[in-house]
Amino acid sequence: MTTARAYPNIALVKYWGKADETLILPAAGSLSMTLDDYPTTTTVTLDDGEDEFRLNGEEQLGRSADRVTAFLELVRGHARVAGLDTAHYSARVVSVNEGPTAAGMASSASGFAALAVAASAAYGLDLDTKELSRLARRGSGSASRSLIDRFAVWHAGDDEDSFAEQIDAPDMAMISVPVSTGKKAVSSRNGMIATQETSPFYDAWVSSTEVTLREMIAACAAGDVTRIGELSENHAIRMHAVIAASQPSIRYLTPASIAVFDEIAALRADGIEAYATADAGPNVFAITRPELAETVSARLAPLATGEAKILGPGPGARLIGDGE
Ligand code: 2P0
Repeated sequence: MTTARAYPNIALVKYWGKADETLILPAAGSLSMTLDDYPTTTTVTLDDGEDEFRLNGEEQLGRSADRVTAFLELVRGHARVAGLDTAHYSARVVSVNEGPTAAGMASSASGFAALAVAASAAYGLDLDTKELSRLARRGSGSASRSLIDRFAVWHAGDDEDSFAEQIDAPDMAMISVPVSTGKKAVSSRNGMIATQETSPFYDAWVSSTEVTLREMIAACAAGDVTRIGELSENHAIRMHAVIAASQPSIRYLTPASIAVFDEIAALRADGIEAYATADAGPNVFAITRPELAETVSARLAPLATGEAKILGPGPGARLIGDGE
């Protein structure tokens, strides 16, 4: 029985679109901050019989259980190649998510990062961070980045080259501004396919993301929080624009989300530096300097339907407890 903990990550340069659906290779690279809250804790116990997946105390059936089983098959494949007899066993997977699931809080990133670490250890595999990142990627693309401490770049490339690794970046705070805890109508996976197939701006999105990633890496290396914030907000808006241009249109942001973007712009107009980002869901994150986090949080909290939390750069996925 092994237990791992992983945290979500929020992309400053977003991943939206695949070069390969099966291998989960991204169309472009991306860059994220791993958070220090909303963890997923996952325990894997080898067993006989069928795989089982419990999330937040409830037995999962259907699509989410199928995704976990498909992932466990990959892990068992590695175990078979390594000649381990653990490959014959099924697994009981018990996960607890402390953030809202499937509401744009990156629960699949923390979920598959924790599962990659816990399951590979349970099956007796000895994988390094790069191998774990490649493995987590196969569960959910963004999970590749949750292996990494603080800030990660996930490289586009082929199966061998597409993994995340740490980069230096200045300390920053993110303030989560939840405006909805509901499950989103269109999953990221399906939303990406629709965007790729039907949005007339998709090619421009991919090519401009490559440019933005280079600019963001330079801004991180320079410790330029202003540039990081400006690039992040613009890239998030571009992602929501290319998604909205899908036919039929897909919209993850709600009027409540837009109100948070507007309040963040109003903060800037008042000389308080903050920038907005949002993933494939209505919840917004403000990016700011650590010393401004309390001020920004106090201004945004009235717009939140849940607790506005101040988050910092967090740890990559790792084993906890006896397996530590
Ligand atoms: C990101 N998102 O870079 C972007 C921004 C959502 C919006 O990565 O199909 O759940 O499992 O690879 O990783 C969400 O995509 O999708 C995501 P799959 P995933 O964080």
